[in-house]
Amino acid sequence: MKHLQEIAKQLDLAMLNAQPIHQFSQTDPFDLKEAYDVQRYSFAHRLGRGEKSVGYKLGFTSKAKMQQMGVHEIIWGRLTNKMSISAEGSLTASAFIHPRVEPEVAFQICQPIDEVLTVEEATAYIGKVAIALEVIDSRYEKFKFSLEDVVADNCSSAAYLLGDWLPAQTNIQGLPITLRVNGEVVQKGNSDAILGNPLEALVELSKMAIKYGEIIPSGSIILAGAATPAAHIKVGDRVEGHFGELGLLTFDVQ
Ligand code: OOG
Ligand code: MG
Repeated sequence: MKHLQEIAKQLDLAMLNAQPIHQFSQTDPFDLKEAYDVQRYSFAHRLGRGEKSVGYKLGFTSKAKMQQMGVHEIIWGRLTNKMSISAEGSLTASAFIHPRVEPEVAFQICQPIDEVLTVEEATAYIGKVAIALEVIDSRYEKFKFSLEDVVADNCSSAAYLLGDWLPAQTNIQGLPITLRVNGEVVQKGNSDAILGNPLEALVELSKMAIKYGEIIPSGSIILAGAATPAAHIKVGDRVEGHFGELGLLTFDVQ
């Protein structure tokens, strides 16, 4: 019997103190199911401090991200209200270990997901869509992890910035995406890099929900996963995500 609760506490403290820890896969390995147990236990610490669960994020839904991090399986993690960066807001670098930013799209779902959906069915579950930037921050040294490590670490969830919510029918397919840091292009891609069609992220989410016995509540925010590799950010940076005709998202790192 491994001490999954103890591992969850260590990950929570690493996040709170912005101090990296060793990968568990190298000393105290656990399997994928146990990794998701650790994720839930660790997330419970956040909820215990008054944070509110607001949704889910998918990870490794693009080849670009899989290749960058060497993990080749889709994963899911959890979001709280405290992770939200407000529009025109800024990110405090000292609260993170080695933050990176990546461009995504987001959905707000308008009915609970309690069955495996097809991409056609998924459309009816979308209440609104938005462009998004996710800040990830691995709690592991050197941002290195196995599949199980990263799942336990809530899939590196750290912060996110959402654009204005747009009507569900807004086209989010084939959107050209450019990520700039201090005006310089650091990543370029397209929203279709997310599973060939970002709506497929909801299909994957529905499969995860059924596999792990959860119902996704109506109103949940869903981050579809990054369309490009993530880019490093540091104090003083101005980050901009350009999403074609859907416009621009920006924040400062202080
Ligand atoms: C894991 C999280 C992956 C995405 O969008 O693919 C992710 C990581 O890269 O640290 O958020
Ligand atoms: Mg992401």
